[in-house]
Amino acid sequence: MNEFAFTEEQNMLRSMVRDFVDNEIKPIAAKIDAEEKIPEDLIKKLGELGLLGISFPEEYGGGGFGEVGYCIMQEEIARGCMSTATFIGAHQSIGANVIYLGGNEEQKQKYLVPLAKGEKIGAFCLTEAQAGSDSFNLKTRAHLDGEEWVINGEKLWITNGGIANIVSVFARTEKGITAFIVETDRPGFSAGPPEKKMGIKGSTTNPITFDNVRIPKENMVGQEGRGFILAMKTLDAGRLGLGAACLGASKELLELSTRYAKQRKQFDTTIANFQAIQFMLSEMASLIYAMESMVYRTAVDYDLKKDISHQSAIVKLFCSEALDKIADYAVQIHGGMGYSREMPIERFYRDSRINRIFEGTNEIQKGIIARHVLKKNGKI
Ligand code: MYA
Repeated sequence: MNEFAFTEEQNMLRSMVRDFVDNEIKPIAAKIDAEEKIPEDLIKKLGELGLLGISFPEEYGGGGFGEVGYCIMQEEIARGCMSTATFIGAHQSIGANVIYLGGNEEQKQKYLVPLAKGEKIGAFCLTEAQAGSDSFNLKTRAHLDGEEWVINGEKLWITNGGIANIVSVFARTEKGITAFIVETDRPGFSAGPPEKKMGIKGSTTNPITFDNVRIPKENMVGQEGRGFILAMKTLDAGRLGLGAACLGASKELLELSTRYAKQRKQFDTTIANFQAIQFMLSEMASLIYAMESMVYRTAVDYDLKKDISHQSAIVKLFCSEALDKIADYAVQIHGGMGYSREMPIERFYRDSRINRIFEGTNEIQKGIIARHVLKKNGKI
């Protein structure tokens, strides 16, 4: 068996993103959290660096790095700011990805290219009041009126909803759930006030209303009635990318905790000499090793065009729970300083919690995994 190794280009991507995060994101991450906003200037720079379309082929304005490159980038971004990682995830791995996975050539040139170049911001509109975990139960409707689709309904918890220019929308038509591309400057589209959240405060989350929003007939994505499957396929990539962000945040927390443990003195010695602290660091490292192994194993399979539905559910489940545990240990190792806003640890602790909820709750992931295991008679 060959050794798993990143290519030179992938390593260069990582070091480019790391430098950018160190210089441009870490210094303002606390401000992003406090002001509950990612500066437009930062979004512009992310676009100029090609990070808002890193996974897509170059012919569609992307970086050509595929899912492995996307995971490398999200790992590094999440080390600095999970709000920014969330913004990128909603824009790229689910919002724009609907068009990449399901769109025709014309739609890709018209909508995916500006999204991938960061000239436009994307979002993914699936969730509704009665359709959270039960996404099949969505009520937003679309009907054809001459040469236009007319969309009516309400979406909830839409990440980037208030700042997106192009959204991928799932609505019910005569033939079932169907996907559409909607430009947000269409009359009848409106975003409500941002939700007040515990963490990832810099990432905006809004309700969206579609009040007789008219879009051209050609903005339907894929086949009518096949939109639910497209939403699920898109979430396969989204959940994997979420795992990568959890991995990056976990690595950052282990490094910060190790540094602190080697410097903080109690009982005339550094706390790194205490087995209680060492055990926490060991557990954190072991979880990170498992996360890294599963994220890149699955990302490689995704780039090989394999079906990774249940594997991405495993990645999402494991990595989000691992990060929560790691963030908790990081607070514990830092003691009072872990609880203080002087350090980024408490922000990671708050930001981490959402990962067990969005992109499908961990209970939904367990359902997906169990269904696969039962179907395959216990094989993974
Ligand atoms: S976005 C919203 C997230 N919402 C969810 O994830 C919803 C959760 N629910 C579900 O996933 C589904 O409803 C479940 C299925 C799983 C419950 N590939 O019979 P079914 C086909 C291909 O299973 P149900 C968000 O939060 C299936 O074969 N096809 O349906 C973003 C069948 O087809 P057919 C698939 O039991 C927030 C049909 O679909 C797949 O009702 C921001 C029906 O399936 C598949 N995978 O429900 C994110 N699955 O009829 C930013 C199913 O032909 C994140 N099918 O047999 C950024 C992260 C990083 C930052 C982190 C820092 C904090």
